[in-house]
Amino acid sequence: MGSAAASPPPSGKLTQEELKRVAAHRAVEFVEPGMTLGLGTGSTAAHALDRLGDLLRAGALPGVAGVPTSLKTEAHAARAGIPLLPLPGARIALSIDGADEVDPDLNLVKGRGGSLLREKMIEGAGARFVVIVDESKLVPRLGCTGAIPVEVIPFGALHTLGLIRGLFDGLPGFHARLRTVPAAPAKGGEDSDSESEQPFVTDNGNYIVEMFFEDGIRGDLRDISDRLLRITGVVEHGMFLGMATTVIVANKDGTVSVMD
Ligand code: ABF
Repeated sequence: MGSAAASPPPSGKLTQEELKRVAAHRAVEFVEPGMTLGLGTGSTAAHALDRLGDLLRAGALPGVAGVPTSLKTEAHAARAGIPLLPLPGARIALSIDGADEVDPDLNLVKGRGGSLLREKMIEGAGARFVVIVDESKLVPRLGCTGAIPVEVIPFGALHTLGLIRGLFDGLPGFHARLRTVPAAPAKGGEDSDSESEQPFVTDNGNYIVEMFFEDGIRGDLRDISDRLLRITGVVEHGMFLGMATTVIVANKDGTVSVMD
């Protein structure tokens, strides 16, 4: 895994948003005319979409089109003027997306935004998957900064949650819950009980179980992945193991590291 740092900016610290933009613009440099791209979700990927739209409008990338990883990305890409395609049968050239965490082996946590399934399908279909992050996403182990999301079908979701909990029975500091959002107002318009919650629903109509490991996951990630995916109600999880081909990190000092 190589690592090349670009020269720092003339002076001063960049904000986190500026760092995201630096990483995103560096990733767009990998795009060539005629490419079909996987278009990622989240605030870092949004900078890549905007940059792509600018270049397309300038006529710099003729023939480029994208496959959106979420309904939110689909709307953003349309606003940016990026032609959209369904996920083709053939491989796509390149996907560009953010991540929630990146470990030293370039394994990722993704999907805290709720889009893990389409992200994993599209980014797994690409010849190249470029991940764009600011330095805050680098972790020693997956699960250090928050949940590992697991997409589950709605039917029997609480049963599936119980089976997931059973995989880690007795593991100190582990807990799992169904992700919820505030309940929508009742149809009649009267205020719903402000305390009531309802399950978060993904673009695919599924639910999300959130797994929390105190101080991150310790153990064989592929074994944990296999055991999760063998649970019948589980559709997919947010550990992207060995999928990133390149990780672009915008460092706090303004330099950019490219790891692959
Ligand atoms: C997507 O966007 C998701 O996999 C991930 O949850 C999120 C990261 O968003 P941001 O770049 O805003 O931190 O990549």
